[in-house]
Amino acid sequence: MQATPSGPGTPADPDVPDTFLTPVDRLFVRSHLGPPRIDPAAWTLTVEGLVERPLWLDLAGLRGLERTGLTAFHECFGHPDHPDLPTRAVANLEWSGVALATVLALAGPRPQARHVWFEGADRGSFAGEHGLTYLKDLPLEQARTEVLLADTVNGAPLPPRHGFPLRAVAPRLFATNSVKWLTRLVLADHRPEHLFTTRLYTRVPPGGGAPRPAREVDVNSRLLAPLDGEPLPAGRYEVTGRAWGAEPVVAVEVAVDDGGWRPAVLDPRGARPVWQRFALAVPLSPGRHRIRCRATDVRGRVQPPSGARNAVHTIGVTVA
Ligand SMILES: Nc1nc2c(c(=O)[nH]1)N[C@H]1C(S)=C(S)[C@@H](COP(=O)(O)O)O[C@H]1N2
Ligand SMILES: [Mo]
Repeated sequence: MQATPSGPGTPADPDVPDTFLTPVDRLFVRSHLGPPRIDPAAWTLTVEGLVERPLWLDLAGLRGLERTGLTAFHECFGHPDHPDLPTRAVANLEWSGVALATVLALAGPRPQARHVWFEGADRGSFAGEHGLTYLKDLPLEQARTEVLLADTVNGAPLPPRHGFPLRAVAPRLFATNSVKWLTRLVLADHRPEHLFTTRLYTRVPPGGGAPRPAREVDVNSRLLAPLDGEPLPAGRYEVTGRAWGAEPVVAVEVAVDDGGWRPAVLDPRGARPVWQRFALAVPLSPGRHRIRCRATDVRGRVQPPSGARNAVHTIGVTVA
């Protein structure tokens, strides 16, 4: 654990296996209020607020709906009250379930509905506030077109710690938006005022101005091999890692010490919001070296050298 602020639910950088899909037993877990105990026989999802037909679904009802899936990177925003600290907790997962759009179509949002609120079954205290639920919200159109209500991850039922029996998955957005243990959807004409929506998980846009909710993921990358501090033999070494962002990454560069940025070979993203592997073979002479990687997205945004949550990732290695 690092010494920086790390309340419950915000531990230090986890290790990240270098595979396209992250094995679920290696996936980081974030739970701000503690996991709830859920009886699947009693579980329901209610849809209420500005809808023509308020409804509730039990597991049998949910399983009767048309199914779909998606594969996407999954990145924790990190310390909710320290939006500039890098945490690099990232994974890549395959989810299946029911499109939020399918459930919304059953309920029929009214014309005044502009936002979808997502609430989980977990209850507790965080940052000195008590009796909290875990609540997030998204603009209705974005939620309707992008959000999946998932009951499986990597082909198996959701484990309890990752949101069993149902969670939201909001691809391209920070995973804080992907509400676990989902039990309630509310359609509203305004955003909810709440610790996790308007007071934490917000950040000031680059040019200044009013804080905005932490949603679209920054352009980012992480070195996965070698590991920080790893002893290596001298010679050529294939440096590898993963890059991701709300928009596709179009270039990753790698630098050894002050030798300048060199382009790595980068997998294309394709149509899915998945992470992209990069690799570059570099010669390593005996001694201590610093290795860095830096991603650029299709809109030309580049990871900053320091002072931001998506600052360039740097590791140190010792070559014999
Ligand atoms: N109900 C609920 N959903 C939640 C959270 C939570 O504490 N409660 N944590 C969020 C945060 S901050 C992250 S990063 C992701 C983590 O999902 P995971 O634990 O399945 O990796 O869940 C999100 N959904
Ligand atoms: Mo998170």
